[in-house]
Amino acid sequence: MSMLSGTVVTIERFILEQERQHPDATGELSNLMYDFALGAKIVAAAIRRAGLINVLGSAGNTNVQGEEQQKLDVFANNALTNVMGHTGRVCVMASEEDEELIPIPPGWPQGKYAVLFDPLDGSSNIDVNAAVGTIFSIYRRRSMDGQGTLADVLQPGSRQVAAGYVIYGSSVMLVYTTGNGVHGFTLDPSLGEFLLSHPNIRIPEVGKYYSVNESNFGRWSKGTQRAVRGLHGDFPDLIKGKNSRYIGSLVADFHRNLIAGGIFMYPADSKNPNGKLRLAYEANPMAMIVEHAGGAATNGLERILDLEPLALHQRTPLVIGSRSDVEFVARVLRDTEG
Ligand code: AHM
Ligand code: MG
Repeated sequence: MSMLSGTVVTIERFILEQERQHPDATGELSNLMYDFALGAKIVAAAIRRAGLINVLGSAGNTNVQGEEQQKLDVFANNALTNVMGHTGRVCVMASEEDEELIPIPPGWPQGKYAVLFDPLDGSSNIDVNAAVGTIFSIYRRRSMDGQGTLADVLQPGSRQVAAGYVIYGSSVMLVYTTGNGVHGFTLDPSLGEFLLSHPNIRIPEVGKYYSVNESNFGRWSKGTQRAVRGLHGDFPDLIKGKNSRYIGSLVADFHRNLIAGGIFMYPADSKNPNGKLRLAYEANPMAMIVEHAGGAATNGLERILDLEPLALHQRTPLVIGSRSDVEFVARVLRDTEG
């Protein structure tokens, strides 16, 4: 499977091959993956030019079509809403960037899936040229027909039929699962295609890294402080100390830990009693991916995928990554606080 031998597996071919092994699949879910891949390419093209916008947009910040230059997160949100809303495969959308549900444009057919996305996660990293990402989550609709409703998007993460993310890093990668392994594709810029580069990703059982914003240390509970001390190596009888890596971009921090092994935490603190990250747009899709790669995700006390969502933008503490490390943190939290 290499360019040199002339054999490449595009995302399209890979999905078709997977489908052939599941003859009852209708292909609709697969098509949704291509739709996200297209959205990712549009966003990636804009991100690559991000540093040039001030240079190129100097004439009153308008581009050649006379449109105003948008902030990248607004651009990414519009691009994804546009791609996903005109497929006939989706009945309703929800985005981290929008307070309310996003309906399908009038006159367009309603499909049987509900999709949620965080169009540009870690966007504070854009200005300093560090990695950012897009996260997506897909459910089968619950409402019978017509426009999708809140009930279609407010489902526990265990009911996701697919989840994935795109990382806009030193290369652009799309990683997804439909419940049958976790697979990674790298965008070949010369072909404009996502090529299979990481089939069947498995997260190491024990990680090398821990990723957490330690500037919040003084605002954490005693249990969280103790767990992080464990990750530092303060309790060598319980857990071996780890190396620290924190970008402040969930997709990038998660991706490193998925490939190299590690644990990411965004715990509750005295300012943010439910942590910072959103259950529907960030925690659930990453939790589905990590579990299908052999890892674990918890809010400290409960499995993320079992949480019952009550509101679109609900937040949750998140502890996610290599199974044995997540179990260590959950055990410390239970013993100290539970
Ligand atoms: P965003 O969706 O507004 O970009 O915020 C989410 C980001 C995550 O990517 C990242 O894990 C976290 O915020 C970092 O937060 P902090 O700066 O508090 O460490
Ligand atoms: Mg986000």
